[in-house]
Amino acid sequence: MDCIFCQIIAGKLPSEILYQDEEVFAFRDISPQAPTHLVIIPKKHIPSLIDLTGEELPLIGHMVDVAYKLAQKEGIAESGYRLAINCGPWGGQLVPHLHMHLIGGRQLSGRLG
Ligand code: DGP
Repeated sequence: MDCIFCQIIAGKLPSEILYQDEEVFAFRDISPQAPTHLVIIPKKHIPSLIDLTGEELPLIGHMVDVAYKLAQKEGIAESGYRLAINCGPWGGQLVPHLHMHLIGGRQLSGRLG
């Protein structure tokens, strides 16, 4: 339970909860890189994309679907947005709980790294 995101799911750390169902939880990023910056995570503690099993793969599709619905709610579905999953140290992953960033609300740079 020393995982920050598990503590957010459990309500032990505060967050602006934007969505949750049995599998997925979404909240606003504490350090936004754009006007809309949300974090979509599985409720199950999976450390990183590389730890995802074949059986768990459909979870990613579900997270993309939740991201699309949240993009609509945030009013950025039409203008466009970026979904990013950082994986491992060189992928820029700081929090070791699988998560998808939903970023938008301004023109994003074409640079990814
Ligand atoms: P990454 O570099 O991909 O591991 O991104 C982790 C993101 O998580 C980063 O954009 C900041 C966000 N974050 C870290 N701690 C907290 C927190 O306690 N609350 C919220 N809302 N976001 C957090």
